[in-house]
Amino acid sequence: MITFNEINEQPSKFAKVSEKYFDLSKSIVNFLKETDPSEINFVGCGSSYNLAMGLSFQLNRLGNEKIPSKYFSGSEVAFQLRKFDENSVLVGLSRSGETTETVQALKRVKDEFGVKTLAISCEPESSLTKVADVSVVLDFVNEKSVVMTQSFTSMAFFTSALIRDLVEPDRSSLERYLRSIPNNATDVLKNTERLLEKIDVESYDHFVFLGYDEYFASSLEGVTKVTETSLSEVEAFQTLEYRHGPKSKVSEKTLACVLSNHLLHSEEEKMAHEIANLGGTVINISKKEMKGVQNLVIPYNSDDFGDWFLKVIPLQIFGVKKAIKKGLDPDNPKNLTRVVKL
Ligand code: F1P
Repeated sequence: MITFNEINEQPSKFAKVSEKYFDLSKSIVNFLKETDPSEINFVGCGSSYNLAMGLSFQLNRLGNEKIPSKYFSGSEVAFQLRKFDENSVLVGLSRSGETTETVQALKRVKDEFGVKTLAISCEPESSLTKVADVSVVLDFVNEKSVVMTQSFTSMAFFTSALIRDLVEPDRSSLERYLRSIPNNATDVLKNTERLLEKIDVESYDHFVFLGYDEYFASSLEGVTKVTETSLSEVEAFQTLEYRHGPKSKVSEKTLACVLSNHLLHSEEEKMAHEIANLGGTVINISKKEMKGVQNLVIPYNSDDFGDWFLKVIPLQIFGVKKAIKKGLDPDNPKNLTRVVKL
């Protein structure tokens, strides 16, 4: 089971990101310090679009909007829906570095707006790295699966660390972040295993992932994973948006995961109880537990949403478990190819 193994390898891949971070990031940090961009924007497709969203929220949050950041899908940029400030930087995110829309996006902003471009990929010598002014390649992440798991989280971890490097003068918080995430990931896998002993995730047919900001990006990535692997009914919303209509579908077959944050914890807890009262099963995926529902603790000890991609790991596992139960092969997802070339 390639996909399942790659999910379980995430802590060791994160350890490699930590170990190699300062060497890998040198060129990009120097480039960004020299260019002092008006904005740092992110672009990607599929899982890499969800990655772009999460990273953009992180940069706006940690940078206190000092360096404004937006996120785009490859198609929005490649097919001329968007304009760019010539002093901005666009970061292309792509495991393969060959997704046509993402490569086209970087080419277009360079040619049409004179925008500087960066690439973060897992493939050395890929087209995206050839277009970008500066690239980082996590060449120790060589995922064989079609479905992105460790590539998504490893690029998320590396770039979330890079954001801290750029906006936080005090290097100790970056070093603390680099040290804690690999251990946190080990605990997340363990806590997920423990939860699976209590909840039969395979018995649900309707999955709902709820969260805000970076955790909404994590929820969307959960939708991508559970869709690609298990072809199940799955949807994502901002947590409290769920009561404005979508909750009509809650039944005993519903498994809702609330990727809660410390700012709205009590409100998100009320939403969780509303879903439980309608017959759904609820899991709170967070550092802080909720009463009356199942909890999957993410032992990350900061309130800066820096654990956002760790919250995707349980959702990756739920998708694979559900796929196997349905007799599907997560390593060969229906209708999908590893890279989308137009
Ligand atoms: C982007 C992507 C994947 C998806 C599938 C097709 O790939 O959309 O997110 O799971 O593999 O390609 P990439 O640009 O990150 O290589």
